[in-house]
Amino acid sequence: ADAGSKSGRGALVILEGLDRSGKSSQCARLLSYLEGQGCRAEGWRFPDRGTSVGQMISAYLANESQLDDRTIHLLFSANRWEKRALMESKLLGGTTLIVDRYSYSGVAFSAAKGLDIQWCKAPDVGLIAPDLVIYLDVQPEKAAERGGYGGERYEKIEFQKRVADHYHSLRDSTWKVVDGSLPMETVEEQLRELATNCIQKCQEKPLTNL
Ligand code: DGP
Ligand code: NA
Ligand code: NA
Repeated sequence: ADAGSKSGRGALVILEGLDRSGKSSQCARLLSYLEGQGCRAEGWRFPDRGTSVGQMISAYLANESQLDDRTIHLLFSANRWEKRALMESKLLGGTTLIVDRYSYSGVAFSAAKGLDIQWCKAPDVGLIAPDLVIYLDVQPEKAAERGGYGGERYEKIEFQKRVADHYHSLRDSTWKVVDGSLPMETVEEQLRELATNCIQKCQEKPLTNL
């Protein structure tokens, strides 16, 4: 238990986007900004490759193992579920979480393989709902140009195009789309403003579930 709840709960802020959209660097920049402002915050990412489920996911992404499409989908979901209790206690204790990928990646990447969207959403029902989802919007062609892909399973332009289409259909009221092709500093500035507003607004709001 954490006595920090008097000053309100932390915010669950998710960054989503294609591979090479700049998410990971922007997460890091946003986190150090918030910490500099005296905000209690942590940077998380999914998949969390540090757990035993995460190691299975990592081997699959590196093409070191083959898994059925639904099996890997459920492992990605399980990897979020195994962090749910910690996520809840951090948020209720007043820590804001800046998270690189969440359930939207789960749905967009699996649906891009042709799996049914409702089926893809089902295992994540009951995970904590984000307060803000920032989508870093970058054209698949532009993302591919950025230093090239690292060679993991999904890092192919035709696949990323289908992922982008599915991300597009997932947008809801918690989403803010930021043009990820703008200069890094401009993107960074927009993220600071979005996150700061969100952190202030959700302090007194109860957590909800997906
Ligand atoms: P990253 O560590 O952010 O580079 O993610 C690794 C790859 O896994 C990337 O291509 C996106 C993909 N990915 C992330 N989360 C999920 C998920 O829940 N389901 C599926 N199928 N793919 C995911
Ligand atoms: Na990647
Ligand atoms: Na990344």
